Amino acid sequence: MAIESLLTDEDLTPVYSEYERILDGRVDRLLADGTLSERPGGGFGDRYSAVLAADPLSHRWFNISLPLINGPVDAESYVMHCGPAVFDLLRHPAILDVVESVIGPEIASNPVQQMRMKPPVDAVADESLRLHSNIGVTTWHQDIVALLPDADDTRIVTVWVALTDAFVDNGCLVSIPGSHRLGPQVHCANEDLASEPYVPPAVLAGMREQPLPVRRGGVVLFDKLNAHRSLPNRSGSMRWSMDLRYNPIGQGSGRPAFPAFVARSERQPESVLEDFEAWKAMWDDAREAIISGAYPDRIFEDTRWNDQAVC
Ligand SMILES: O=C(O)CCC(=O)C(=O)O
Repeated sequence: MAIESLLTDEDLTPVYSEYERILDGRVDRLLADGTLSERPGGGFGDRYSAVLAADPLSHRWFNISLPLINGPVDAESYVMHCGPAVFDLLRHPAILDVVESVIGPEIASNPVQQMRMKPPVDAVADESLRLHSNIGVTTWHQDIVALLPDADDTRIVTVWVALTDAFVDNGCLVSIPGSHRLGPQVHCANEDLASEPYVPPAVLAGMREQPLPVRRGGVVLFDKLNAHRSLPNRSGSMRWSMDLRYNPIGQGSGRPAFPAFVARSERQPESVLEDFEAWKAMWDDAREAIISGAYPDRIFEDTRWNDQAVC
C-alpha cells in the first residue's frame, strides 16, 4: 500500500543535510588519498554517483545497517551511519501513527533497515554494483529471507520511505498484491546477484505485478511475506529511499546481532528511546561485538529458504 505525502519537506530536510555532510566527508577523503582527482560537481545524486564510480565501496558509509556478513571481518568494512536525523526519522510520529494502525501502539524499531541510494544504471560502471540491492535493482523476494528464525512469528511491517520521487522509470517498487498469503516462498541463492537470494520466476509465474510509484515524502507499507522487487533506474537522476521496519515490542527482530529499540509504547511510555546518543552507542557496541568476534552467533542466513530442487 502506498501513502502519498506522509512526510513533508521540512521532515526530510534534516536527512538531506546529514547526508550532504557524509558525502562531503567522503569526497574530502577520496581527494586526499588521490582516488578522486577533482571535486565532483552537480547535485547530490551526481556527486554521489561520482564518488561511487571512483570508490565502489563508498556506499557503506551511507547505509543505516551494519553489513550482513557472518565474520570474521575487517573493521573498515563494518561501518554504518548513525546520525540524529536518521534517528528522528525512525521515530517520526507520522510514520509511527501509520505503523500503529497496523500493529497497535506497542512499537519496536526493528533494526533490519537499509538505505538505498540508486544512481541511474548508466552511471554505475561496475556490473556487480548494478546488481547490488542498495545501488541497483532488487530482485523478487519476501523480507523474511533476510530474517533469522526468531522473527518467523513476528508481525513485521516495512515502511519504505521515498526520499526522492520513485516512479517506474527511476526504479520504484513492484509488488504482488496478496502474495503475503502464500507463506514463505523458495528463495534461490545467487552469488552473481551480490548474494541477494531471489524468488525464482517459476514460483511467481502468472501472478499480477503492481508497480508502486510514490512521490518524495510518500511511503509504501508491506508485510514481511509480501513478494516485491524494484525496477532499474533508467532516469537521469538518483532514486533514493530508506526501508525501515517495525514490530510489536517483545517479538523477535530477525536480526538479534543488531539493536532494536522501543519507538512507541502506551503501556510503558518510559521505555521509549528518545536519546540519540544512547541509540548510537547501541549500534557502536553491536559493531564492536561483531568486529571483535565477541558476538557468538550468526548475523545473517541467506540459504534458509533455498530449495535445490527448484533452484
Ligand atoms: O528499495 C529497493 O529498491 C528495494 C527495497 C526492498 O526490497 C525492501 O525494502 O525490502
